[in-house]
Amino acid sequence: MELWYTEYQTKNVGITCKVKQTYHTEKTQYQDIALIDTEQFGKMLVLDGTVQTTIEDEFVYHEMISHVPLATHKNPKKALVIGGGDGGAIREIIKHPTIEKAVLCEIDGRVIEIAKEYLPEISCALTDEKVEVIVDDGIKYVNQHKNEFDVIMIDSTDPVGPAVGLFSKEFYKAIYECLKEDGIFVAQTESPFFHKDLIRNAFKNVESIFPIARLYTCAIPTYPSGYWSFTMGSKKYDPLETDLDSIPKLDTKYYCPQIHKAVFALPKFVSDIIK
Ligand code: AAT
Repeated sequence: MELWYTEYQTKNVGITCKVKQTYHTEKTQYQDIALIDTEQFGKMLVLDGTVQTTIEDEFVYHEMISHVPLATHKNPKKALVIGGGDGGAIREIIKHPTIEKAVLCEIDGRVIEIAKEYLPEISCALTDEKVEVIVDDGIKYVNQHKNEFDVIMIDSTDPVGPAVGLFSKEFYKAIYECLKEDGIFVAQTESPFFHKDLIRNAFKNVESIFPIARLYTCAIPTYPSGYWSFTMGSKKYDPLETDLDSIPKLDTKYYCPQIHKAVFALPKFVSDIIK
């Protein structure tokens, strides 16, 4: 018998993948976790029925949430990831040559353990000596650390459950305080096709707190609509002014200097969202 998995991305749209095998399912204090193997995308981490990452397309999301802010900053040494318990963003961050320390603050320790067991391709850097892993609420962590990080990435679930507060204006203010005086942050901000209000609100909030606010997008086939956005707030460096020749040579599959520049050119319907 064939087994198919469907994520209902909106009330009216779903993505359906043929399943090879179910490796693990579990209910934690925070969410339902499933680790399945799919024909098209390989192993897939699903939280509360929502695809978080897959072996085939994870490189896009993890490279784009990390290297765009890291290359915008002239000399990032210390980075923080909120969420992202699969370790993909951390794996990318430690590729950056100036990074001395990367902290991961994930609320659900089981996500980290399952990623270590079933997704070594993604979680491989979590044991690196530059990496510190903290299991706690990112909101609490950010409020307890001031003037400490060069770059912060909000690699969070959609704004439901424990991630609701990660999309609030108060949280962006706390992020501002947690960054050093030339710090940069990036948050994943969902799909320009399906979540226009969320993007508009996030962008307006970031713009009211940071001197520089920018939106960029990329293609991620397993996320709703296949087209995804990231919102950046920066205290000093403007990604539009990055000297592309200064970007370190990195072992990446999506990110490159041309992409660093190109992703800030927005389709008109997307720039209209944040007007
Ligand atoms: N790297 C891509 C995977 C993710 S995972 C997002 C993580 O955020 C989850 O493991 C979840 O447990 C964690 N999380 C949620 N709320 C908090 C919080 N308050 N503090 C710390 N961690 C939190 C992102 C997928 C994007 C999905 C798009 N549809």
